Amino acid sequence: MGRLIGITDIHGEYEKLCFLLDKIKITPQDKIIFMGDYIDRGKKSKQVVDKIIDLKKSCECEYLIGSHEYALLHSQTDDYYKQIFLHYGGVETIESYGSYENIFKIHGKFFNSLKPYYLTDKYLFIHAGLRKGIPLEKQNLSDMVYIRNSFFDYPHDLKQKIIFGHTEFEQPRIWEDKICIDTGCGKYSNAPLTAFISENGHEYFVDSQNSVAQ
Ligand SMILES: [Mn+2]
Repeated sequence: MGRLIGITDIHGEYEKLCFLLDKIKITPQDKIIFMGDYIDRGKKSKQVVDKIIDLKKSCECEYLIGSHEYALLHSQTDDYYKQIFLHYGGVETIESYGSYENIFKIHGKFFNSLKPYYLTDKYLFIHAGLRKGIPLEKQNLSDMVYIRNSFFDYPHDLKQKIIFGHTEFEQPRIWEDKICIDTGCGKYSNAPLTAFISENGHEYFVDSQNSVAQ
């Protein structure tokens, strides 16, 4: 059986993504779950999206929506989200695509196809988390991409371990029932991009700097 690999919050850092993928050495048996925030802040959002779409040729891939893609999609019709998009790194994304319109011309279909979460017997992969007390199928998409402490400060009700991003920590943050793998890629120039890997019952991390077994 192949590995289950979670990667989140790439934020336009194309080189870190390529370096991380080289270290992981993808095989056709692997499955990668990309957990959102592909764009903004870093300089190469278009290249990041091209690369993760292209990876479908190498292994199975799932693509989830992050808060930045949520803001991008809503920015087309809602001025509030347009301001959010521009304020949180969208200017770099526009530069990467050549224009705001180009983002949708080139990758609109991809951004509109992103899923809210990916569920297996053992794991739930999701960008930010879940609102406590609400069944999975009734969760709000804005909670699933934006929630922070009110999710991760408390135990959740799901039997699966939740793998998430959105809130940066210096290293992968491990709770009994959840793991956050956003290590600040795109926000801080020296911050690594980190992958969560589940392989034959073992969980470990590989980052764009060094590899550490858990
Ligand atoms: Mn992010």
